[in-house]
Amino acid sequence: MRATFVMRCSALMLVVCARALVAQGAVSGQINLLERVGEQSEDLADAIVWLEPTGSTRARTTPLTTTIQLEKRQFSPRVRAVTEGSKVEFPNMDSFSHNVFSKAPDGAFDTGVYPRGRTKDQTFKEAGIFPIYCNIHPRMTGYVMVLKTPLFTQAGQDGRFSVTDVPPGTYVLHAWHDRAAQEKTQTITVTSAGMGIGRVELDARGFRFVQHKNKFGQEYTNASGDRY
Ligand SMILES: [Cu+2]
Repeated sequence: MRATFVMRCSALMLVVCARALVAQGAVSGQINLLERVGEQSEDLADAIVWLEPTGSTRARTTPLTTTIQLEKRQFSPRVRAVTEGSKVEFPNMDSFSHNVFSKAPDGAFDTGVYPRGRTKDQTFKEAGIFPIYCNIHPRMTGYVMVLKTPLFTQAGQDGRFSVTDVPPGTYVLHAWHDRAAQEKTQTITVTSAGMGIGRVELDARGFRFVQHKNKFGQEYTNASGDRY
């Protein structure tokens, strides 16, 4: 009887200890984009924040399957973060054709032209930032951010972000936005309670739109009669 009681208590203690060990908090903050005078940030939701484990801190990734819709001549969402080995599906929701491609050296691909209702996909094996375009519509630009860590998030429209379920440890926090010349990094030590890091400022003042080339490395032409 007494032995059983002791065993039960020990089991309970183990559960309590295990819970304490795996307690994980959130790392939260606010992305702020420095803009040229008179301009406002309308694309804060395109910011990505991720935590890169350092030292003995580890983070195991699992490949995901996710979606970027082709809708109203845009990538939606325009930016997606995934883990290495993940598959991104590109369903065509428009009434006309699209042709998604990337010329990124470590992950070039070309879906070919495909019509409404069809879906093509691409698996991203290597970590990196992959600009994606459409060979028919020159204004369609997007990004797939492929990460070696599962600890990432995308900001809300108000710039707020929260990376959840962060195991205690030391990380390099990265903040990225495609209009900012440089990503911002800072080393943080996270406790089981998580942490608030306040404002993270990225500088978009130097951004200028530059029209990319089509998949053949040439200027876009309107020879197809398709409306841009
Ligand atoms: Cu298109």
